[in-house]
Order: sequence, then structure tokens, then C-alpha cells
Amino acid sequence: MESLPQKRPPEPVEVRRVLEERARAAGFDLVGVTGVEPLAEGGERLREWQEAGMAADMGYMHRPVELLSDPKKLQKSARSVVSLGVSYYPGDHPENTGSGGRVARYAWGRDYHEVIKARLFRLREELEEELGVRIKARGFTDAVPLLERSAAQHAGLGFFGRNSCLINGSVGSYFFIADLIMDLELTPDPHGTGTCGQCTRCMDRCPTGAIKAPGVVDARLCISYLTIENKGAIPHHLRPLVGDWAFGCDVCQEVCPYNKTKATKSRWPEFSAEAGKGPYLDIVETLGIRSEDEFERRFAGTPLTRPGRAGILRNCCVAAGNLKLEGAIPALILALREDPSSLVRSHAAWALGEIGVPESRLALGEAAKNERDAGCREEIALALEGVGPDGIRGLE
Ligand code: B12
Ligand code: SF4
Ligand code: SF4
Repeated sequence: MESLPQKRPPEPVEVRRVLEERARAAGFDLVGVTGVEPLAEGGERLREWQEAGMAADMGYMHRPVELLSDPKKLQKSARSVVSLGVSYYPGDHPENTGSGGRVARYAWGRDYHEVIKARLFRLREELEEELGVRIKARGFTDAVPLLERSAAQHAGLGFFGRNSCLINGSVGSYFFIADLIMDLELTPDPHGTGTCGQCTRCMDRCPTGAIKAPGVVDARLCISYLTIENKGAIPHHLRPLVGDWAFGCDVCQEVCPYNKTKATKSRWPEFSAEAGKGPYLDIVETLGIRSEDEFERRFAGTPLTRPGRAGILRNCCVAAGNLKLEGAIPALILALREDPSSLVRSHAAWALGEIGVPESRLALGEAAKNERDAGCREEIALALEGVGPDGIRGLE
């Protein structure tokens, strides 16, 4: 039987040109390409990070270094890694008027996983059409086991800041990284370069001292981990340092001179404050969410579903305690009495102790008699110790 004429694969340099054009038209701010060789230096740094316990209990970050640093493990036939950057910068937080739980900028709008994935698939289809070839590709952002910052640095998207974020000299660091691993050969880009110079602002200003060395963040101390990935209690000694952050943390990016001068607002409407929950959660309102269904109804389609209902309420308790939010006392008392989650009840007890007015002491005393969970009873006792018989905090 006569074989069909084989279509010649397009030249790598031509594919690179078409990619650039299409990716920019699709709204990506940064486009780069690298090969599929293992990310050796990133892998080495990952190994040290894991061995030092800095991955905390994030199961997916304990996977073997060989897997996380090798794009070919994700797709055997892969020949190139396309790394894309999209700015999510939605602007700066307005002043907290006193009752808000602060949300990190990347989470103000719609869930970026879904939003970006849809555009990645469209981009692949457009490339197939324009180049006239079938492309086998995997497209993802923040969802599969690959050192995305390392791959992006290899692809020329930027350099590693001391805060460990990838910084681009023209747009700063408020951008998501997305990847298309493809079986098509493209001309690679030179590695990203740049430097922090003498600056150490992020290390000096991190509220919890989580940046242990340049480019090394100990997740166990990072507010982003504590409020998002962490499923359990926020350690007592760290609670006061969390401040009013209710989801994530931007401090090490806010202080960065690259962001002060280069951050430009995202062109994607999905990442604007109006598209999602915006810069603050209403703490009192959030503390009243008692069921998973109601939580889903309010937060579905935003990144805030990640820590789950109990996680978000836990965070709001901590923010209320740190803000000494007397207006939240009735909501905290209800949470302490009625919430089905012991995680929420114990953090509500802590917050009431922090606010430390006679009303909180009464509520804590009553809860001490009725609480069945041993961990919560301990939290209540600690909170009562802190608030003297007159309702004034006595341990400061
Ligand atoms: C686990 C994780 C976290 C953890 C741990 C963060 C950390 N720094 O390790 C926690 C929950 C704390 C977290 C927080 C945040 N995250 Co996060 N996170 C990830 C995830 C899933 C893996 C990161 C990882 O591999 N960590 C392990 C360490 C060892 O790797 P690394 O931090 O990337 O560090 C690299 C450098 O050290 C580099 N390196 C190599 N050579 C050299 C040389 C020098 C000189 C230096 C300095 C570094 C360096 O090698 C390492 C390995 O790649 C990635 C997505 C992904 N799959 O990659 C997103 C990701 C890193 N997160 C992201 C974001 C947006 C955030 C937050 C800003 C969210 C927020 N506002 O709360 C914060 C930022 C905190 C911070 N300063 O890092 C973006 C970052 C985009 C960018 N421009 O850098 C990513 C890439 C997700 C995405 N697809 O967009 N995150
Ligand atoms: S995100 Fe916040 S807590 Fe984490 S390293 Fe940056 S400043 Fe520190
Ligand atoms: S704040 Fe300074 S040290 Fe930190 S990442 Fe930005 S430039 Fe680098």
C-alpha cells in the first residue's frame, strides 16, 4: 500500500515565531521556551529544602526530586517546555477600615487554574491550525509536579528574587506561570537573568522571618502556607504575626522595588477585584458561614475554596483577634458555641481571648463548661488565663 506523503515538521524557529504571536494575542505577557532536560540546579535546591523540613506537610512537595525536576516525566514524547507568564496584578489594597480579612492579590478574582487552562488549550488549538500539525501537549498552571519557577527561569521569563519569586525586569513578580509541555521542537530562549543587587527588603520585612536565606522560604513559617495549605491549627506563637491576612500574603512582593516601579494592572478581567471576592473578606459575615453548601455557594469559582470552610473561618478568627475587632465578638461567640469544626471553635476562643473584654470572658467561661473536644477545652483555658477576671488581658 502506498504511504501517505509525510508533512515536514515546521522549522523550530518558525514555530517559536508563531508561538510568540499567538500567545501575546491570547493575552500572555511573557513567553519563553526551554528544552526538556532535567532542571538540575532547581532540583538540588528542592532536595535541600525538602531535607530541611521546609515543605511542611504539603504532600505534593514531598514527591521525588527526580519527578518534580524532569518535564519528561510528565510527557514522554515532550521536546519543549513553553513557559508563559500572565500578570494578575489587580492594584493595591485600599486601607483596611478595621473589619476586613486581607486577601493576597493573586486571589482577588476568579480561580486562575480554570481561567488559564482554558486559554492554554485554545492556544494549543490555534498553534495546530496555523502550523498544520497535530500537537501533543500538556497544559497547566500550579497544578502538576514540576518546578515551574525553575522552568520559567530557564525559558527566560525572569530571575529568582531573594523572596524566591520569579521576577521579570519589565513586569515585576505579580504574575502567574503557566506551561505547555509539547512534542514539537522550538528554538529555546536564553536563561533569564537579573539581580536583587544589595536589596534585602523582603528578607527584612517578612512578618514571620520565613525567608531563611536568599531564595529559600520555609513554608512552615510562611503566612501563605499557614493560611492556605495548612489544614490544622496556626501555631500559637505565629498567630500574632499573621496580622490581618485571611488568605495568602503579599508582603515580600509589596516591598520589592521591582513591583513598586514595574507592576502593571492585569489585562485579564477575570483577575480583577470585581470578578471575585476582592481585597478583603468581611470577617463578621464570613464567621457566620456554618455549612459546606453555603461556603460553596459564596466562594465557588474563586481560589478561596482551597483551605475549605474551616480553614477560611480559622483565618478570619486570627485576623479578628489581631485587629482586636470588638464588632466580631457576637460572631466569634456563636462560632465558639455552634461551629461544627473544632478547628474553628479553638481559634474563635483564641480570638476572644485576644480581644479580651468582659463579654469575651463570660462567653469563654460558658464554653469551658460545655465544650467536649479536649483540644478546644485547652484553647479555652489558655484564652481565659490571658483575660483577667475583670475582662482585661493580663499577660501582656
Ligand atoms: C509549594 C508552593 C508554595 C509554598 C512554598 C513556596 C516556596 N517559596 O517554596 C507556599 C504555600 C508558601 C507558596 C506561597 C506563595 N506562592 Co506558591 N507555589 C508553590 C509551588 C506549588 C511549588 C514551589 C516549589 O517548588 N517550592 C520549592 C522550592 C525549593 O522551590 P522554589 O520556591 O520554586 O525555589 C526555586 C529557587 O530557589 C530556584 N533556584 C534555582 N537556582 C537558583 C539560584 C538562586 C540564586 C536563587 C535565589 C534561586 C534559585 O530553585 C528552586 C526550585 O525551582 C509553585 C508551583 C510549581 N509547581 O512550581 C507555586 C508558585 C511558586 N507560587 C506562586 C505564588 C503566586 C505564590 C504566592 C505569591 C501566593 C501568595 N500571595 O500568598 C506566595 C509567595 C511566597 C514566596 N515568597 O514564595 C507562583 C509564583 C509566580 C512567580 N512569579 O514566582 C507559582 C509558580 C504558581 C504559579 N504557577 O504561578 N507557594
Ligand atoms: S509570603 Fe509573607 S510570610 Fe511568606 S515569605 Fe513572603 S512575606 Fe514572608
Ligand atoms: S525585595 Fe529586594 S531582595 Fe527581595 S526580591 Fe525584591 S529586589 Fe530582591
